[in-house]
Amino acid sequence: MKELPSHLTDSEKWQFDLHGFLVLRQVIASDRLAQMLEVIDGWLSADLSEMPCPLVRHRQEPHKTHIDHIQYGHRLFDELAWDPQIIRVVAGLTFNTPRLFHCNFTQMSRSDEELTGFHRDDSGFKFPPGFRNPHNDYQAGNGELYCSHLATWVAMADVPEGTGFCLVPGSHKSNFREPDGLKICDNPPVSITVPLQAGDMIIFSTNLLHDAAPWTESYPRMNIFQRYQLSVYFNETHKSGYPLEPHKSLISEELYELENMGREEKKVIRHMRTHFEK
Ligand SMILES: O=C(O)CCC(=O)C(=O)O
Ligand SMILES: [Fe+2]
Repeated sequence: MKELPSHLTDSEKWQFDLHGFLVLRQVIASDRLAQMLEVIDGWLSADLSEMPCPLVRHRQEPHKTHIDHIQYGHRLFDELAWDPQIIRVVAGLTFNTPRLFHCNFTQMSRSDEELTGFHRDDSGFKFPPGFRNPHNDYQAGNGELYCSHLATWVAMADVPEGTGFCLVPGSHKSNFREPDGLKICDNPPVSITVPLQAGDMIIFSTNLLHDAAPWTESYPRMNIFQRYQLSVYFNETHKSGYPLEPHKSLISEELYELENMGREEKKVIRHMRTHFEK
């Protein structure tokens, strides 16, 4: 692996180390967002039998509709996965060696369900209390950061204060189990929600305690999740994971490589560097 300087600023490093997340404003400009929403709208209203393969529309919880693998359905979402603004931060947290292993769209409607608890993302295997999940690691050293399991939460509709995505700042490096009964929206001081405008995004260590806050608006909450990991050692979802080989012709070469494991420098890193260094 080549030693390359990360493209994170000192202030971003300080903030991510302290809080475990960063907010990037206006990653998606309004005309691009409008095009994305038009495509998503088509998929939300399509008959299930009309969904383009390999996209899957499903409900995991009563108030949430998901559309999985959107990057195989339209180039707009393919390119979003390797958008230079996103890759700059993802690469800065993964020694310039990222892999995309998950991508979906989520729509959430207004809910006043009882508040649940926070979670950390994992691959289905819970490490016993007192053990750190090595697949979901965070470290800082020599002025650089390392986070092996990351997610983006890209807002496609405005998220007002007090709703949206709830997280416990700093919990990505907490060495203690949270107290029993800690509920979502214990705001403040333990947790916060992050107001966003459509086109903004949160990028966070999935080792942060987090969950969806109840959605309080009359319009639906809409966001895209992209999950990245270190592209060596870890292969989240193994053979059933990305890239989806039978559908590889539907995605760009850049994305196909980004979804694969590998330690060589990927095209998306060079693309990001060219974007920022021109
Ligand atoms: O929908 C959200 O805001 C959170 C979902 C989440 O944390 C997850 O799917 O792991
Ligand atoms: Fe999660």
